[in-house]
Amino acid sequence: MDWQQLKNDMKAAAVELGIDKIGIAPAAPFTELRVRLERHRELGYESGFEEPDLNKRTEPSLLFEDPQSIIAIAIAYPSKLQDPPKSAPGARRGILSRSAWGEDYHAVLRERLRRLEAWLQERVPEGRFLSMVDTGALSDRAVAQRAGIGWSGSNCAIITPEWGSWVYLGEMITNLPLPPDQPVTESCGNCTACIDACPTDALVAPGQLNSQRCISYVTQTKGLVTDELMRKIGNRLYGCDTCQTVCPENKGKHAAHHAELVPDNEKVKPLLVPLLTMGNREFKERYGASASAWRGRKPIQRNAVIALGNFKDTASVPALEEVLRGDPRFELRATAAWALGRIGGDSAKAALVKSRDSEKDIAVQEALGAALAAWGDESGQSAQAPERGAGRGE
Ligand code: B12
Ligand code: SF4
Ligand code: SF4
Repeated sequence: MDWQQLKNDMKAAAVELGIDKIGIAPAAPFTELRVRLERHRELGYESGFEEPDLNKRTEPSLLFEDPQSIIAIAIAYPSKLQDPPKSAPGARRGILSRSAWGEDYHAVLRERLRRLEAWLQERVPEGRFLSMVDTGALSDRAVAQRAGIGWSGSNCAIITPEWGSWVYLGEMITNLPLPPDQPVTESCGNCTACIDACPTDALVAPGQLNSQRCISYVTQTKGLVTDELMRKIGNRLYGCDTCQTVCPENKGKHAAHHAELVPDNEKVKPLLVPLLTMGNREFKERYGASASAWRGRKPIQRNAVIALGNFKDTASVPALEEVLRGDPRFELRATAAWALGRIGGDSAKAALVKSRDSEKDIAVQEALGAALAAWGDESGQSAQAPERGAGRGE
């Protein structure tokens, strides 16, 4: 078999397979990555969403018998909305990160990888393949970097010369000895725009992220969020794009050629108030096909409450009061107390005082006390909450 020819043919077939870029990495162990992953863990920078077994993460031979190469793929996604609805007083809107705009990329990339497997199998019947996207053990970024898909940016993202960092990544380990590609030689140079723009200083060094402070991670948690991070979430309902939107390498990069990745404006920039009362069935109907749904509706609803607080729009007080009084989930009630404190004004204070008398949950009682303290004392004598710095997403 002429492996170079097969590789050339495969790359030529990429467009017809619905893949934007294909690169080949050797299947050797990722020894440098291993050292970084160990350090990452020691420093407490993991998110908890990573595969915990570092051997599996860095040794393809533990996942696949006799691996010869890894085929990395990238699929580009849109970075701009066409005529996005405006967020306005009384009709405030939240935003999903671009990686969750279209159909869930896990499904899209898995389908593309299946097509690629079939294409290869037809030509090499003895070929064996193990495909993965995001949830697999390997580091998708480390594979992509090694396979020449793009370089590893200071914002941690793989940046492709063609599509910027607006790409999803996936890969396939195989027994086919395809000749490897060379890594991309471009780099960030002297630029530090992403590190400077990160709202929480989560990028502690170029290419090093403290996930615990990353807003993308925080929006995907289910519990209570600290006051500092709630302010910085702004109106983000899922994920965070700031370190990518400021990147000069992403300027003008927008790929809308995959129909299933084109967003529905009302879903990705939705009105916040209706989200608060969305039941499970409605959530599944609206967001079930999006990558933002994997943690269920609670984080998105909690983030909607936070966003309404950050907008400081008194028109949202009745809806937040309803959450505070009637939502069975203490995380939602406690966050609503925070949001009402942040909005301030007579009606917000009245809602907080009313709930303080009936609320039984300790965490919510604490949140009510903290919110009312903003008026000067816990019984809430003065009517206006002090002004605090706003934090907005996009
Ligand atoms: C856990 C996880 C998260 C966590 C932690 C992210 C992180 N940076 O570690 C959280 C929830 C915060 C997250 C957020 C996001 N994620 Co995420 N996430 C993952 C996941 C599952 C594992 C990542 C991981 O192991 N991180 C640990 C770090 C240490 O390892 P690594 O980044 O994989 O490896 C790099 C470093 O080790 C570095 N490195 C190695 N050697 C050296 C040497 C030097 C000197 C330096 C400087 C660096 C360096 O280079 C490696 C390759 O880039 C991957 C999927 C996967 N299976 O890999 C997706 C993945 C990384 N996420 C992705 C995306 C899209 C995002 C978000 C943009 C989503 C959003 N809009 O909110 C943000 C971006 C946040 C950011 N700045 O990184 C994409 C990235 C696509 C791309 N173009 O890079 C991935 C690959 C999913 C996919 N299949 O497409 N994510
Ligand atoms: S995703 Fe947001 S919070 Fe996380 S590193 Fe990038 S800018 Fe910072
Ligand atoms: S903003 Fe600058 S430093 Fe950050 S990833 Fe982009 S080019 Fe690199």
